[in-house]
Amino acid sequence: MTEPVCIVGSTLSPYVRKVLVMLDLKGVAYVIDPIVPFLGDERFSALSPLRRVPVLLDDRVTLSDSSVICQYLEDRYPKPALYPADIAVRAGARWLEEYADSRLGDVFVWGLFNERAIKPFVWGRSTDTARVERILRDDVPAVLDYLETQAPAAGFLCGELSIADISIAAFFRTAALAGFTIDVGRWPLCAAHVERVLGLPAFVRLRPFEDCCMRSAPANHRSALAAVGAPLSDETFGTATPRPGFFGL
Ligand SMILES: N[C@@H](CCC(=O)N[C@@H](CS)C(=O)NCC(=O)O)C(=O)O
Repeated sequence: MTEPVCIVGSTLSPYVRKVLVMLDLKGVAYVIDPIVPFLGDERFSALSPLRRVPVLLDDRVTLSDSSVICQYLEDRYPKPALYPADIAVRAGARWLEEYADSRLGDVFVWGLFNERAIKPFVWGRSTDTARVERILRDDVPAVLDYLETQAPAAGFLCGELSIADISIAAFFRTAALAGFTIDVGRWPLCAAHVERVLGLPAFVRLRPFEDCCMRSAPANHRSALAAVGAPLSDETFGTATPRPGFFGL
């Protein structure tokens, strides 16, 4: 491959983070076009028919959806393997990835992060604090109760590090950026597992990129990332005026 892989999407997105961590672990060079999906231009609609991030562009494919992208990366760059070899364990890892993408997405992205970051910083609207309280009181404990039954006392969810660990930890990082921390006393296994995974160098290397975006308006993410040395694409699919997505946000 001559060109590096290009990932379109904000480093604040857990779905983008899954893909960037996969690329890092597999030693594949990449550049980022760090757009918030609501700021995608017309060409972005063609790349991502659901107007969602991430999108991966390389010499062979244009793909949206983090799970499709991660599977492609595994097929194209098999070492190190990030899906378990045993088919039953692999299915279990995919289930946990799906649980993260759907339920952790609902609670932490469309819920918490949307209220505390996207609404104020993209749409100029205020946080619905009653909704945040409901999420923290009703939804978050149910999610953590389930994950506590899955989290291992040591090591990773499916034996070796896999897509399951990467996916779940990616969402808790976005939750942390929205001010959430796991109660270690109540969910000790889950808290320790997330901390272990987020401590991996592939996650740690992304932190300066995430932190600088949290400190700047979406329109300034590219320049903020340039200042901290992020690998940026030359071209952007971003524009200045946000438009609502297809999913009511
Ligand atoms: N199933 C998709 C979900 C991706 C997704 O929802 N990304 C969010 C960013 S965190 C997005 O693009 N939201 C814009 C929208 O839904 O309109 C995936 O795994 O990539």
